[in-house]
Amino acid sequence: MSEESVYPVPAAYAGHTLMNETGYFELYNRSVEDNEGFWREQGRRLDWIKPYTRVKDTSFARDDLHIRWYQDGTLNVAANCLDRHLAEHGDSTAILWVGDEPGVSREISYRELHRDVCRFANGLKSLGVRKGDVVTIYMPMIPEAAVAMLACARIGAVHSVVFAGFSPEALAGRMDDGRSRTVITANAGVRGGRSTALKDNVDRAVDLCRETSVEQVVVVNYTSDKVRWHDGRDCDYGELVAGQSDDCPAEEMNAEDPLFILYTSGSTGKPKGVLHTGGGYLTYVSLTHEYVFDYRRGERYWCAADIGWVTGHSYIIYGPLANGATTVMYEGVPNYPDVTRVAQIIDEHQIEILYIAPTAIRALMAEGDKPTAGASLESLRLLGTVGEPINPQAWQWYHQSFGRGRCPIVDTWWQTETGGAMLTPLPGATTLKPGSATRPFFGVRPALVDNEGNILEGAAEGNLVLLDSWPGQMRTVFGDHQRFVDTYFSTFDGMYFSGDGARRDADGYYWITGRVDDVLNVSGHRMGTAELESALVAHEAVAEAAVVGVPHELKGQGIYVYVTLNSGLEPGEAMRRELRNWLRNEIGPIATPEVIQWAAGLPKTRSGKIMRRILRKIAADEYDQLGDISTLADPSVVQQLIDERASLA
Ligand code: 6R9
Repeated sequence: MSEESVYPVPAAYAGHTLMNETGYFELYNRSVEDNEGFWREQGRRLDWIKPYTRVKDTSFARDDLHIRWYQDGTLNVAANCLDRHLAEHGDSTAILWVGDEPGVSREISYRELHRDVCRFANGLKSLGVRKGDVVTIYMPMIPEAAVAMLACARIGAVHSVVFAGFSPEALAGRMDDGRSRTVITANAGVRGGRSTALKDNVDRAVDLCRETSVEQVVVVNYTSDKVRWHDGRDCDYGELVAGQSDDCPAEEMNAEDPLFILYTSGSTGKPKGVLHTGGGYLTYVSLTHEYVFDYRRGERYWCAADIGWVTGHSYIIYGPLANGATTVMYEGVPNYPDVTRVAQIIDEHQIEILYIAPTAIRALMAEGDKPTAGASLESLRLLGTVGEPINPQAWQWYHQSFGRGRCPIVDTWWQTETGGAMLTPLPGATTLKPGSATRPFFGVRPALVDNEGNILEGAAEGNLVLLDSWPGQMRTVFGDHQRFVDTYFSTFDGMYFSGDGARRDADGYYWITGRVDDVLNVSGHRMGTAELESALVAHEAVAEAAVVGVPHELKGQGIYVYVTLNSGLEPGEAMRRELRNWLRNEIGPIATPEVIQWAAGLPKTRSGKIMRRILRKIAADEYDQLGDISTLADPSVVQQLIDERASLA
């Protein structure tokens, strides 16, 4: 191993894990040499109604792009997550729900979850929701959110979960795009002791919708907050399920029927509706959940994500439930009521596996020993991270504090588009290097290419691409297949382009360096600069705006905004506040900028392209690294921007 600090597989893992190092290489080689044979076998981990005979039918060619897995098989995803566990494991805990307030928790068995899903599925049917309809879910982290997702899957409706931290405007945009006529929400959500009026947001979003007319809003009356009621449109969840039968036959779905849409930011303005289908996706998340976390039945596994993100879909709900796992669903935030909360939950519920984002780790790390000082943490045996590059210092802190120097860390690289983990250690097989997502999962063929698309061999740095399909891959951009082709398969011929840059070391380990496109990663949340810019220019005072990312100690990246105001308008603190609030309202609190800098002009090429490279350097105070500015239409704007930047600091 070439790097200095490496962490070999702990001895305790030898007897526990599904895989050792030799086993990994053997199976990996087989999985790429006989890719179809490998996935033919792995597909059998699911219960199929009609077994598949065709396994793989995929092409990354731009003019013939298609991705189909198990295409003549039929199954039901919810039945795979619930029904098939009932006979032997009906009484084991499916969801261990942990509330925002300490001491509040609830265990829901597979049998209970099955019953709740059937009742709600029947309720949705009684409202007229049919196979193929898009149902929007805008909910806090309460069990009903999981019930809603699974109920959709049971009847073949396509769910579109929208993060409850998004604004009514952002929610409306997603509802419009999906032509969604049904929304499931709660009167309010509670996080970190504070309540958010979700139903009010839905009411406003419904008014803002232009492309769809919302026919029903199902409301979980979760808190005692009173909400406005629209008779004929709004429907109380409790009343809806009260009279429903516990029996709801699972709809027979084709493997390639849509399971869900999840919107994610790209490098152009409008969020993309990433579409996943049932058979391949469930095979992939179930397999990765078992191997990456070395999951054993009966263990308590906690993925501290939100169901509004893909991590919540794949590794709170679908992967774990397909495997009959006990999945922890936490309502709150890592630092409420104080920074010891995560450790307290682990001790109280004797959790074995913890999977959280680097941004949460860094926030806790800022508190030194406090987050874990008084805790036992003896139950923990494995840690994981996802969402952004983890800096080696945070990795080490996580390993020492939560891991007590004994638990391996699986740093999993993947994307909304990939459905599940792609580059990842396997706890019993992989020597770890802090900051590296290590090696590909079975069946995954990563490569690095230069900007011309030439494949780089050996130790190298370049654009991270995938050379072949895998069952968890997204199938299309909802309603815009051409955008799917253009975004992922047009940069490099015949390859899926991730938008990330990476380095591969002499041991073949991958190190993700971050996005190479105009996408920011703020606290693990993806945001397109174009999306932020178009929100800004929609404000009447703004003539032009440019957004770049700046390094941020806790968030990984922060949002740095350059704004040119319309002439005659007064830049100043009041206007800054106004634009900050505007962004929060248009997109959500996660879009709060760190800095708004006034710009008399922006650095542009003669063809009018904003040179973000220069703006990034100015924002990071790296004035000596601006590079060539002679191609600018008006090089003098650069000095003005530097002067203005200096006056801010
Ligand atoms: C699962 C998820 C995807 C982007 C991805 C990359 C970054 C995710 C990472 C990581 C370094 C890791 N990313 N995991 N970077 N190391 N282990 O996060 O999906 O929200 O779509 O974000 O996140 O830049 O391209 P998504």
